[in-house]
Parts: sequence; C-alpha cells; structure tokens
Amino acid sequence: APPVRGSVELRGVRFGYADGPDVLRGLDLVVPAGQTHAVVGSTGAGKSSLLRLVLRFSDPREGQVLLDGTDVRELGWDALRGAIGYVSQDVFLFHGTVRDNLAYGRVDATDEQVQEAARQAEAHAFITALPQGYDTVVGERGQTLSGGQRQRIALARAILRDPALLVLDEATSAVDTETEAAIQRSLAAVTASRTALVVAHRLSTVRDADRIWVLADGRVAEAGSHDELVEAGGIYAGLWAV
Ligand code: M5T
Repeated sequence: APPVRGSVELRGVRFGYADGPDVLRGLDLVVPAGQTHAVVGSTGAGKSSLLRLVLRFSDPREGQVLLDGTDVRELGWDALRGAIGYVSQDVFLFHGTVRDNLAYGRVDATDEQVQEAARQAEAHAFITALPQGYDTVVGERGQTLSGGQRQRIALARAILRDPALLVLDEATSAVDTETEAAIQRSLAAVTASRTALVVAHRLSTVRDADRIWVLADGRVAEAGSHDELVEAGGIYAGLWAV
C-alpha cells in the first residue's frame, strides 16, 4: 500500500483579514499523516480562518503552512486541489441527480464506485429510500435533503475523490441521535485511511480524534486527547461542561 500522506503543519502563523487586526497570532500546529485532529474553540476563536489558510483561500501575514512538508504557496493549484478534500458546513448541491452530485469531481466514476462510496458514507440507505433513488433530482428546485443527509453526500464525494487530506468544517445544525450516529460512522469511514483536520462541533467527533487543538484568541490555548483535556479542567472542559 502507498504511504499515507496529507500531513499538515502550521509554523508561527500570523494572519488577519485585509487591513484588520491579527486573528491568528503565532499559531503552531502539526497533524501527522494518517491522524485525525479536531480544532475546537468558542465563536471567533479563528477556527475557520485556520482552515482557510490550509485550503489557501488566504495566505498568512507571517509564518508557513506546509502540506507533506511543502509550503502550500509552492504547490500548484492542481496539486493542492487534488490532495485536499474540503467538506464545508454549507454543502453545495447543484440541480441534478443524487448520482451526479456524488460523482462531482469524479465524472469517470462507475455506478458501483458511486454506490460503494455512498455505502461507506452511510448515505446509501436514505438515497435508495428517495422517490427515484440515485436518479432523484436534488439541489435548486429538486428534492430537499436534511443537513445531516447533505453532509453525508459531501463525505461520500470526498471518499470518491480519495484525497490525502480531508478538511472538514463540521455542521453546527442539531441532528437526532440516529443521524448523529450515522454521521459519526461516515466520518470514521472517511478518516480511516487518510489524514483529517476537522473543525468540530460534535462531542462524538472530538472524542474520536487523535488530538484536539483548542483555539482561543488566535492561539493554541490547550492541546491533547479528550481525556487529557477533561483532566486538565481548562477551556476544553468548560466548552463541553464535562
Ligand atoms: C475569527 C474575523 C471574525 C473574528 C475572527 C471569516 C472571517 C472572519 N473575520 C473577518 O474579519 N473576516 C472574515 O472573512 O476573524 O473568525 P473565524 O475564523 O471565523 O472564527 P471561528 O471559526 O472560530 O468562529 P465560528 O463562529 O465560526 O465558530 O473576529 O470577525
């Protein structure tokens, strides 16, 4: 099997928007290849800003963002897009069939590959229950899908594209216990054989993470496993009131 790739490193990253103040003030963070790390913190702590830098939607004022040891500014756009699968909070579904939405970015995928990805992402069951199954039209003026269903479609898309690194901005929307469990299994399937950096809003996601980074005021305030951070009784423990 090829070596797992997708390691991420931020070195002394300072960042702010336009001529505004610094939002990130000297951030150091490492996600080794193959691990799943969670980023948590209160609103405005800089979680989305961190993801923007990894995706190169923005560049830092100072410091470096590295993907597999190479500064993302030196990677071509094609290499960057090929290496990273991004699942945003606001999943983009276009007007077309569920199948076409799943195969977005992988138009060459066979029906078998599409269905296998949907199965892994815990999306196959709800898709087959739709009026026309995989041929159901969704998106603008199509069948409406719930937030949890959209997130699983996006995770299936990521499985099909097989990126080295998954960058996930977890949805904040409340879901029922069953959907929560389905999303958790879906996420476990996507992250099993790759590297993942997740801005986490679900306790189940952070509990499963190899390491949790707690941001406060644009800095890493705490880092460790769930148990370590609960034990420490700091910001993390307060966030979940555990
Ligand atoms: C961190 C400011 C924001 C906050 C800080 C996206 C964005 C953010 N900000 C801007 O000035 N312009 C922008 O386009 O940056 O914001 P964040 O990174 O979005 O924080 P978060 O992801 O931890 O917050 P949330 O609410 O998504 O959990 O001062 O005003």
